[in-house]
Amino acid sequence: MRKFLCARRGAAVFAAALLALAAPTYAASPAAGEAEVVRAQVVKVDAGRGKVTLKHAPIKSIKMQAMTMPFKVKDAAMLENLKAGDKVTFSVATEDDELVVTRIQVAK
Ligand SMILES: [Cu+2]
Repeated sequence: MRKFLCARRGAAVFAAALLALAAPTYAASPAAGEAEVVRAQVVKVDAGRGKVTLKHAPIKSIKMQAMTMPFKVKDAAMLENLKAGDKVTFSVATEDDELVVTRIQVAK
């Protein structure tokens, strides 16, 4: 019985190790632009239009220098808790030839 428990525990540890190995693969599989986390400061929130103006750091994956510009967000609900002046991190992706913010979060 003891041996059996040990074997099961070993299998669980092995499975966890496999998951840990697999996780970075999942994170890397979207388009490169989607994975990059960029720092920015919120300049203006336009929830009605689903847009946010960000003063952003360089975005290496799309070779964009630091600047202030408006972005469309994937879902206007993403803007609910944001206000001008907030420091954030965000990620962008290209959808239908348009840059779209796929995630944005107040920086801690
Ligand atoms: Cu820009």
